[in-house]
Amino acid sequence: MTSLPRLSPDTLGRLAPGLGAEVSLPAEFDRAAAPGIVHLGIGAFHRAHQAVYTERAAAHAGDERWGILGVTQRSATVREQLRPQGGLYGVLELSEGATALDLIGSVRDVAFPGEETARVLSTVAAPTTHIVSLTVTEKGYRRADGGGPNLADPALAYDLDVLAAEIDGRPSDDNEPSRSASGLLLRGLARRHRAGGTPLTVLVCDNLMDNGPTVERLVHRILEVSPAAGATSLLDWIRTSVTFPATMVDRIVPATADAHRRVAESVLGATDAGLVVAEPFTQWVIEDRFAGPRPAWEAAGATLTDHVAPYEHVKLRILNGTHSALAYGGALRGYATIAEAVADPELNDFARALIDEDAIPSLADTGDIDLEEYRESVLERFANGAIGHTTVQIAMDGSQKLPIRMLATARDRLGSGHTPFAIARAVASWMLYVHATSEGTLEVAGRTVELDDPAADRLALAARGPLDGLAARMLDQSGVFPEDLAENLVWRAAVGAAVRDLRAGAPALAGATS
Ligand code: CS2
Repeated sequence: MTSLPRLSPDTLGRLAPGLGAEVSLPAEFDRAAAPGIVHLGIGAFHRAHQAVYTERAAAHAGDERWGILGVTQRSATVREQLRPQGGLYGVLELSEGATALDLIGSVRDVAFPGEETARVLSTVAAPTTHIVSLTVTEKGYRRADGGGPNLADPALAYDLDVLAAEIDGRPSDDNEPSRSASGLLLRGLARRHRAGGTPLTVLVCDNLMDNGPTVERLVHRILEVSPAAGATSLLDWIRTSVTFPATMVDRIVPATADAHRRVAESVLGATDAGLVVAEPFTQWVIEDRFAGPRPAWEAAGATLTDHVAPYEHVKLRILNGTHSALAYGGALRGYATIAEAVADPELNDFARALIDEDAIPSLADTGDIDLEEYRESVLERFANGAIGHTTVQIAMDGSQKLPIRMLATARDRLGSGHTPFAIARAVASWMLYVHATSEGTLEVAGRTVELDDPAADRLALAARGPLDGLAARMLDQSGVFPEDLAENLVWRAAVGAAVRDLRAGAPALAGATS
């Protein structure tokens, strides 16, 4: 067996003659040029979304400024995957019957803050950097219920001390990593302010409601409680020179599996440790509120607008709400993937009911988005069996996702005098999922599923025990439901009834600990 070369700028030239028609090559750029973008949280999503738009926009405009310095979160894995490849990697686009591979070169290097925090800070501070973008997931921001900073979080408390030292110009050890993404972002902002304060855009690309402005408020609140003498002056600079546009990001990006790597190798004739996988669909809507220059992302298909909210509400409530509902409902029925779940006639009806009866009626002011068409396109995307997006991956972090994807819908429906039966059923599926995973009784595709959630301990405490009373315990003790919802009797009754109903349809569960 001949061993394959590894993808890199050096091997690229040698591989090119053998490339098939379905491979697109990266644009050629001076890879040593200073990056215009620092991206915090370089996971698969960023590589299959923003980095692709950035590659295409820069190629289109012939603009050399927009290389990305990717920053990992907790581990050095992505650095080890991409640095030996000069940042190059492939996006394997999968749909039934078609495969395409896009080689992307916009990520110029990856830094691991565990060893390279000084480099991250100096790059955020550099005047050649114009954008700091983030995909650190919902939990990465360390927000408390209500949206402010979670000051009881030890990681954030530690970061506040480090931040105060940075603001007041007595940074302790430059390479000492921050413990939260919010901490690292603020420390970078403080460093940039001290370095002369060239305006900057912070571009939040996570599925949060009103994402940019939400993080902007969080940043302000952190500085308001900071004991640093210079906190007010930093805050003033941020208010005048740093913008936080809202964005809506959309592309389904499952975890890369070995089988995907084999496919990419056969197309490319090289190994690619940084390979990511995605569906063909991609969408990015960005509020056009930049503090300085930006890539011509519109040339790559992004929508730059003043009104992101309609797109964002439609996406979070229809796509993400239904995605989570199918993930919990599907996992409880033993389905490994979303495609299998949405092919189940009962779950398909349930997904449609959630969209038609609760999500769509809860949406106000959706501009000219055709909601029926949107529903059909979402369900079609979920049915794409080629990508193998697992129910368990989407089921992760429910305590963070539910309020954004489902509870806002429930609240609006209750507020207008309707009972959100479909959302109640989705929430009941989550409760049963939490119950079964904390009892160790849920098996999907032959594996026992564990509860993966930053609030796992608190959730398990509420969920364990008899199924009778599960809904009430979760509503009262999980910490996920805002008081008005937890105390709403119509909502309580609907969730309680949905748990009983789902349980009756899942004999394995009913046998567990009732
Ligand atoms: C998914 C999303 O993992 C999840 O929770 O619902 O990541 C979803 O695939 C993306 O938001 C699609 O844009």
